[in-house]
Formats: sequence, structure tokens, C-alpha cells
Amino acid sequence: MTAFKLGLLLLVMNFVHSELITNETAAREFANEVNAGSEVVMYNFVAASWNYNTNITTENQQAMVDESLKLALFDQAVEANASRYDWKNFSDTDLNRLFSKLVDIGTAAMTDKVKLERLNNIMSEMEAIYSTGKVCLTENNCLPLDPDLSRLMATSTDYDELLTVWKGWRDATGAKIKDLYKEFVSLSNEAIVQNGYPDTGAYWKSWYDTPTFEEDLKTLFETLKPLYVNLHAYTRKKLKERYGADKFPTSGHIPAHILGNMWAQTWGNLFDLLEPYPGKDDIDVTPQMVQQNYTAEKMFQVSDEFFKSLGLIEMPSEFWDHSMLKKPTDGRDVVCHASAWDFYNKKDFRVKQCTDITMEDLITVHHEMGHIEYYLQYKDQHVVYRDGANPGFHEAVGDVISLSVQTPTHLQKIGLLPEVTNDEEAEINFLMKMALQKIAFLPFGYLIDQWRWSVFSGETTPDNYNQKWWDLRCGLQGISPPEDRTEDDFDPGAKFHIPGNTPYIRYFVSFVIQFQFHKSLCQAAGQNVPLHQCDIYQSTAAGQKLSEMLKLGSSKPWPEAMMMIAGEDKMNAAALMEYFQPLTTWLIEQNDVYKLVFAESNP
Ligand code: X8Z
Ligand code: ZN
Repeated sequence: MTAFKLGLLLLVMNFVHSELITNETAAREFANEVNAGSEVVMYNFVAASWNYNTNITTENQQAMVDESLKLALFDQAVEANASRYDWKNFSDTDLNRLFSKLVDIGTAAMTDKVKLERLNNIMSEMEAIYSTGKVCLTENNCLPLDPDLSRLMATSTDYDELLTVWKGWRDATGAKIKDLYKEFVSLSNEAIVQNGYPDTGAYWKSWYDTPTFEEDLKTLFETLKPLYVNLHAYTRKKLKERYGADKFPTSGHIPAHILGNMWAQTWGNLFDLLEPYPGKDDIDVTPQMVQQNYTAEKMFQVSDEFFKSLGLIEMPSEFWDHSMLKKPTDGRDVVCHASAWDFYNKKDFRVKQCTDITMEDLITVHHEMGHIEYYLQYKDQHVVYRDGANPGFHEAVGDVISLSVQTPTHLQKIGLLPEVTNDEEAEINFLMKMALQKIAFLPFGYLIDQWRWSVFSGETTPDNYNQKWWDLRCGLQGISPPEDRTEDDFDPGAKFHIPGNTPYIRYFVSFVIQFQFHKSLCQAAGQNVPLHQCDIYQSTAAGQKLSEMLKLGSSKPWPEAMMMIAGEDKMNAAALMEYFQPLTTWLIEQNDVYKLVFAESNP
């Protein structure tokens, strides 16, 4: 049946019935028809979206918006007709769960077509401004984020040059997005209210289906904070040696532009400066990758090989034929921020990434491949279940794999690390590298949606957008703006996920639960070593355990999926703490005193 016919049928059915339908066999049939119709409408939307993301033009934008409107109409019809069933009282709990998802249609609930179209246009415009943003260092030298500005932020040690780029990026993106974002917030909320939620943030939180979600997050954050604060204090001390203490505020904050990353979200690019025992093994394998003429394709093949070694599903030929693994050189504007795509036809799965030949991007490659592996594993589920157990699960899959990939012994196995030393100093070096990736990120991952939830709920209004942003950045990350910011600036808009409207708490969740997954998969693999040394490569037992969980998609509440893979049904920071224990001890010794408050710690 075509999507159009199904839509029509659904609408007609809407007028025929008046009482709630209790027949569960009929309900199952209805759900199956919706599945077939959804696959078509979703495919059309994803394909149009892909076209826009890989070639930003006004025609492609219009085509994408058109498809998103068709999808919204389809969703509205499904919702209206699913609501004709007495699904809340179904005896079949799966059918009940399925229907609860059919009626939960997000911003597609907006009935005013003009507003819905405007909402979709705003979203694509914000994405275009972000993705085509450039910073001009001189009149004739204007650089995009990827790869140029990212590389500059990663490698420059010139305080003023970093400041020019940092500020330039925020002028080129955030400041231009603020008015659109204001309008977006109001339209998105208007749509979501029609779907029965108080605001967009509440809707996003509902995906975790945990009444204590925010408290749970806070508990996790508080548990992990001392480790972050120790890393922060050590990093600040080293950065002071590099840039001079006069560049640092007396409050104990670190200027936001000198942490090796445009948003100070991960600090791995400072490893040279922060390496505890310099002169040990070269655990940053970027030079090796360059020397061995690594290409983007090669990086994806390396990742595919790891998944295969676990007995998981390899990438289908469509993946290799249609993915965009490199930034195009034909002058097209594209959305460079890496993403993984499910076309909902059970065949077409793609990655879009402007891959740079670096270790950092090799990790992102595994991250994206994790998303695709999840898509492949749950492809036979109903469309509404083709999703992560919760959004954090989806983000964790590839990261779990890269926890193994990054161990020095594994890097040696795949020829990227000529020498591996097994002593305590090498171990601390390695854990420092991992901490700059995993621990440095925690407050950033935690705060983005603290900001957004407060914006969506109306607690933070447009005249306080930037102030609230910096309150969170200073208070939780312990970083400060390198120069005065005002409400003409809109610094949240300079981070992809704000204009791209991708919720962010999923990454904080992922950074915690990926260590729970890792620990349990390591046990399945029979790896009797400290957690940070474990490499599950070639363990089909670990692969089997992972695969069983992935296959569920979102068909079961996430605590069940968690129980299956981790043997416990809650998020828990213990595995993460265990992984970093030797470094925690080392940092405490280095820092001498345990400094818990940024404002009071200024060695
Ligand atoms: O956006 C991503 C992925 C795509 S889901 C590349 N990540 C976050 C970011 O870049 O800010 C991965 C970790 C955090
Ligand atoms: Zn991701």
C-alpha cells in the first residue's frame, strides 16, 4: 500500500468509528499497516533530509520541508486513528507499548500547517547558518569549522590566535542564530503542548521514562565531580605554565578557548602538555595514521573489522556505496557534523562525516559505526521500536567498542602503535589520555540540556539566554569566557546540537553507561585484567551479549535492556570510577589538596 492510500484510509476510518475499539487482533493489523506506510513516508523524509545535509541549497531545503510536512500529516493521521483503540486497556503489553508510541508524535502534533512549515524552515535555516559558518583570519582567508578551525583550536598554542578563532566562530554562528532560536522555542513548545506535554524539554525527558531522571543525573554528576575537579586543577596548573598565570582569572576558572577544542568539551588535544610521564609510548596515534597513509575509507574498514570480529553484522554494500565519508571537494556546502542514518527500508544505512585523518576522528568513526550497528540489529522491529532502549544507549554502542580499540595493546595489534610498555607510568599516561576524552566531557554533557530545559520551560528567557549559558559553563565546567559576553552574543548557538536541535543529555548518560556495558562485556569475554586494559576484540561471547540487547531496539523499557547487558537495571557510575581508579589516586597526589570548589582553588 502506498503511504498516500494508507493516509486516506486512516482518515476515512477516523469518521467511521466512534467507540473505542477493543479488538486486539484488529489493533495488531492496524499497527502492521502503519509500519508498512511509515517505512515509505520515513524513507522519503530521510532521503530528502540526506540530500539537504549533503548539499545545502534552497531547493533541497524546500524538498526536505515538504517531506517533513507529509510525514507530520501521516503521523497526525496515525495518532488520530490509534487513539480510536482502547489501547491503554489492552491485555497484550507489547501492543499497549506500541500504541503508546504511535500516539506520541512530538512536534508533528502541530495542527496549524503554516506554523509547522515555519518551524521546519527555521530548523533548516539554523542548521545552514551553522554549517556554512566561516571565520576570516584575513580578508582572503576565511575558514570553515571542519577541518580548518577545529585543527587550529586543536594545535595552536598562540593565545591570541585561539581567541580570534573562538570569538570569530561565535560571531559567525551563534549571534546570527539567536532570533531564529527564540522563535523556534516558542513554535516547538506550541506544537509539543498539543501533544500533551508541558514543554519541549519535558517531552525530551519523557523518552527516559524515569520519574527520578533529573535526580538520578544529579547524583551521578555529584559522584563523578571530584574526579573532574582534580583533572581540572591539574590541567589549569599546566596551562598556567604554558600561557602565564596573568591570563587566568583569580576565581580559579580556565579561559574557555585554550583547552584544544572549540567548545572545551574534550581536552585530548592537550595531551602533549598534560602527559604525566613524557617520552613513553606514542599513544596518540595520529602521526602513525598519517605516516601509514590512512584514508577515511580505511578508518571505517578498521572499525567494520572490529564489529565483525565480535560476530556482529558487517556493513552492507549500500553503506559503502552511498555514505559520505569525506568532505566533498566540489564546492558543495554540507553539514559536516558527523551523523549516522537509518533510511527505514532495512537496506540503506549511511554515515555522513567529514573525516580527518586523526585519532580523534578514528574514535568518532567507531562512534558512528555503533549507531549503524544498532540500526542493523533492530531493523526487523516495528518502526516505532527502531530506536535505542533510550537515547543514551544509542550513543554508547560505538563508544564501548572504542574503549577496547584505544587500549595500547589493541592499537599495537592493528599496527598503529609500534611499542607498548607495560609499566605504571605508561598506564597513567594512557588513563590521562582517556580522562581528557571521558572525564573532561562530563560537565559539558550534563549542562547543555540543563540550559535547554530551562529555556523550554520559560525559566530562562531570551534576555538571559547567554547569561544562563555562562552561569552553567562557569559553575559546572569551571571555565570562563575569555572576554566579556553580552546578550547580543548567543554562545549556545555556536555548538551544533543547539541549531541542529539534537538533545544532549544522551551523551552524559552514554558516558556513564558505556563503562557499565564495557565491564560486563569484558566479563563475558573472560578478560581477567583491570577494566582499562580490557579489549573485547574477537570475543563472540561479548558480541552475542551486545547483540541480544541491540536487537530489542526500544521494544522494552530500558531498565530491562540494561539488565540484559549489564546485570543491573540502573545507571551506575561505579564502573567508570573503577576504570579511572589509578589515575584518580595519581591526580590527588599531584594536586596535593582535594579542591572541590573552582572558585576557591587557584594554585
Ligand atoms: O555529536 C556527537 C556525535 C554524533 S551523535 C559525533 N557527539 C557529541 C558531540 O560531538 O558534541 C559525540 C560525543 C558528543
Ligand atoms: Zn552519536
